[in-house]
Amino acid sequence: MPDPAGRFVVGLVAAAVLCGTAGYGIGSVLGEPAPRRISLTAKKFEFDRPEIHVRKGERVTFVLTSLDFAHGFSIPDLAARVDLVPGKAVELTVLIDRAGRLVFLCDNFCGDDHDEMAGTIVVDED
Ligand SMILES: [Cu+2]
Repeated sequence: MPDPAGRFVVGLVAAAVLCGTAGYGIGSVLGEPAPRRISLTAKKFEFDRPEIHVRKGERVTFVLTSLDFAHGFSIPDLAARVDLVPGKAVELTVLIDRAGRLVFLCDNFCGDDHDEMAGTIVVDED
């Protein structure tokens, strides 16, 4: 007699092996590498990483946390932004489609030194 529970476990293991291959995630099924995940923490008036290095052509998921305020996270050159939620991680996935230096900044006014709350994404050609 077939064992449905056993088949389910075999299926799960197979899926886990496929998804774990070479560091690629679910996207590997579609031939795309999973985005690289980069964590950033915001608090008045700074991000914990003022400079981030990535490669042109990379997809990056920023995993963003705020310790104190509903800061914004914006990359104007990529027309990408998200509102942060204190105490909760929010994600923003972007395709880094150009080399050079991209600014990221808080775009929700958060106090006197709000204008200082920015950093740089350094994008290498390859
Ligand atoms: Cu701000």
